[in-house]
Amino acid sequence: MARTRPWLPALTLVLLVVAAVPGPAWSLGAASPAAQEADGPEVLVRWRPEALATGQTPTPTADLTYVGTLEPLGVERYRVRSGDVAASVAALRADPAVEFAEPNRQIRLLGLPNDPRLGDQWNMQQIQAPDAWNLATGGGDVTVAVLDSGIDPSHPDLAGRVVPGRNVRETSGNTRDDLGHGTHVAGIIGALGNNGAGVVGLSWGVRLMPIKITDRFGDASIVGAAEGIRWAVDHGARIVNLSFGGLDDSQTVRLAVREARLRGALLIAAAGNCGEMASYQSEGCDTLNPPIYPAALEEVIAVGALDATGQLAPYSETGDYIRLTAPGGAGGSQRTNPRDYVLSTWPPGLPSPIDQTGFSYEVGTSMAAPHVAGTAALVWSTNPTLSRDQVESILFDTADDLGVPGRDDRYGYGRVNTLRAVERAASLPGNRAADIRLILDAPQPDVVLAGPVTLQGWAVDTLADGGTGIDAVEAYLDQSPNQGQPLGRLQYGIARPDVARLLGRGGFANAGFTLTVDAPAGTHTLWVRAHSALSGAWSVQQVRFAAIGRLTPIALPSPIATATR
Ligand SMILES: [Ca+2]
Ligand SMILES: [Ca+2]
Repeated sequence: MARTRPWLPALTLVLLVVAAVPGPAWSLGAASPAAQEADGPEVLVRWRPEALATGQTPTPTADLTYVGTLEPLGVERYRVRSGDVAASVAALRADPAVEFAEPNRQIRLLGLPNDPRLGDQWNMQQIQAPDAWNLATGGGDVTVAVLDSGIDPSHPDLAGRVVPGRNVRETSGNTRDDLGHGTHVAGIIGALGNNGAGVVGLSWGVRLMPIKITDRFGDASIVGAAEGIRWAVDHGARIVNLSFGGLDDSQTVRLAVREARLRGALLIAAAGNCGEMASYQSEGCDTLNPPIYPAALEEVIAVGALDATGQLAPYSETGDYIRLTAPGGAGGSQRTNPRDYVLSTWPPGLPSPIDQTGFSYEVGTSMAAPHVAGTAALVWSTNPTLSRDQVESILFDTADDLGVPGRDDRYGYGRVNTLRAVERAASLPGNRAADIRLILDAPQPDVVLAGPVTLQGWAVDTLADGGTGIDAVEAYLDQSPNQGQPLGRLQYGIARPDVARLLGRGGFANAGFTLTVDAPAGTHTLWVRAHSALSGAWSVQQVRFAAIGRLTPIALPSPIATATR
């Protein structure tokens, strides 16, 4: 099980996992804590003022439990005990006392991914990644190179996104992971979320490029690291994760790092595990807390490790080169608590330190660095126009400051915060994320209307600053926006103080829109979509209603007029 060598020979680099100390058998085969369940689906109901005025309290079905009221709007929230939201909404809409009823979509949007092991991933909670996934989950336009032991492309959480890589020792394309370390790191960066299986990584669409630098003992050479960095950038990697290190400040690696940096790549490295007396020798260091390279290079973001309580892990190194911290686990010889380790993917064909197929708990600054690399990938995918320096600034500026105020030698700029980083990327021009709220107040679903139909509602992009962030609203009758022509000009930018109050943000007061639609007799579907200026994203809503036609004279050809022609 020795994935790190007992002593570090000169001119070698090792993978920065804390050495596995043989301890009591793992007891993690038992059922893991269930993923946090949302409180259940909800419906939103507004009663007709007439129904409330009669003094009779409307009684929804026994399936519903009252949760609360959105005061400014008089909209009540009910939990659906059976979970069958569609049936509840249908029953409510059939009730004449109900003005409208709809699923509480916001609750659904904020739901957690359905991956069964997410409940064990304290690390993702610590950096607010689940909240960030409501805004963005990462596209395939960013490639992260993982200089490591290879990546297993057959793992169900990684399959389809491992791109061809390089084995720098064999000068071949064989990047099979015979140690597991690289597959673990890759899973933190990009394990597929919401696929009903396994774990969740930070950026679900990211391309993972394996650069195998190790031999079968986990050792790597300086020349291999330098070659690997160069190969990765040559083949399109914008982010390079370096979860290894050594004591030598190699000029060759410096040159490779500098060149990669000049070409716009973001390099992220493990800060080193020699921060405590208990382990520095077994970690291959000859002194306590020596600078570890390449992390200590100025052009590289060095990442230290946090335990599950947010404290610096005892082994994590300190010094002026530390830039950020991220979850790495406390470790220790008593391997009994999964919260002391980071759970991620493992080659299904390799035995893992605990008896489970395809997953492993590991600990070290090796595990911390990919949290930053994965967050960087999510940031870049959210806003592809950002420069490398902008991505780096976002990571530093949005980190949660820990320890003494400001940058310090223990925590750097602080703990990476995925939510805040993605929010920042989304607020800058060129972003792709949006949080568009598009609400139709009228017509209400399934109403029957006479005469012209008034369309009314509001739309905001809550990620935009200083306005609604919406620059176009379009309506389509009986045709989806992808197929049809929009109806006449909507009037939008109408003051909606109720919306501003609802969101608690005064800048969004001008979110209203309205349009009068001539609908012939019959049932119709009205589509409305709103466009976010910042993100370029559209949000679409539709509503069904029935019209009994305009009660105006029908313009038939006049026989008299025809005769006088
Ligand atoms: Ca998964
Ligand atoms: Ca600080």
